[in-house]
Amino acid sequence: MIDLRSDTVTKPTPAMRRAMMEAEVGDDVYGEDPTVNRLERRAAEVAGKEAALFVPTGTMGNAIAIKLLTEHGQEVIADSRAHILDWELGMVAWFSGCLVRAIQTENGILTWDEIRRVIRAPSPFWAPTGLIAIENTHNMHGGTVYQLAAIQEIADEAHHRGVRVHMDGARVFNAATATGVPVRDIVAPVDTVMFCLSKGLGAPAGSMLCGPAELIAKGRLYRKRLGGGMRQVGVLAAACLIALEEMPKRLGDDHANAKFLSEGLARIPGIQIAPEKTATNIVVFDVSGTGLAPAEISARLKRRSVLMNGINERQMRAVTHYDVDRAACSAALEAIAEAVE
Ligand code: TLP
Repeated sequence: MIDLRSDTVTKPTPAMRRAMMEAEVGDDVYGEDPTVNRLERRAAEVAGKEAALFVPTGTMGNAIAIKLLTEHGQEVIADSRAHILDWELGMVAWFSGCLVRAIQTENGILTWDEIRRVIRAPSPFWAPTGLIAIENTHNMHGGTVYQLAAIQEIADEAHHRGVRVHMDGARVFNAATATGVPVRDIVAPVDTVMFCLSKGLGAPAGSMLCGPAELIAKGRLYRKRLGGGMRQVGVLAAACLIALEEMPKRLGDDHANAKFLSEGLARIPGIQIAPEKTATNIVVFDVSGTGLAPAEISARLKRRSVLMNGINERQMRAVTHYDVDRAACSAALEAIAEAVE
């Protein structure tokens, strides 16, 4: 099977499996797991933040960040296809008691000019803005990337108004590879960042929430409340350390394969995509011109040993990662051409 459904499907590398077997562990709820402590210190260093918290999933990391940075009854500004809005089961409302003020964008990238129009100061009539959440890279818009100046402008203007900024940086290492800007510089303007080690970086599970020490200490309590107080979890942290130190180097290969896929897709009749916009490892393309629904194309591809999902009634998504090489991408393109013929 050539699995292009997501980079979440990556399996731990042999080096990760060895490190997991040999990991030194302790009870992390007592703060006694040396491998988790090492991971949290390294993640904070890499992100250039005071502290980091190991969380089992990106969803939990985002949920804790939003809880830390908002009060009940506030609004969170996000783009209209943000993961926190569309794919986290209404967690912003369920856990933090906030509304999402969604902004429709062309590419998932918010600008201060768009935010300026919807940001709200406290008033007796409406819910004030507590937080701006930016997603970098942007998943559903095809792995699009923020320019550093745009993040800086949003954060400066937000902070000036007492509004905080969280980055859903599930794939911020892909953003760093695409722009050549180190992760610590990309996230310097924002209050908190969540990044995933379990996607393109290959760890079997695990994400990090990074930010000011005081906030992260409180976040540890929210993690426990959410049922995320894990025990001898150094076995996972050992794999995550390899993901953090070794795996970012090879993300450029995934980006080149995604570009190859999008260029190939653009040549298939009925498929619409602008390959020049593929900047990282996610390819989102419109199949409505084929006359087939994404679910039907998925089923036909599965019979040809290719896994790929629709993300709505017009679009499908292919995500490259280290378990699919150039030959697999070539074979996938052939299968798609046959499936939509
Ligand atoms: N994304 C998954 C699905 O949930 C859609 C995927 O296959 O891409 N932020 C972003 C931008 C994400 O893409 C994801 C996962 C998360 C947060 C949540 O991470 P997990 O799955 O670890 O909770």
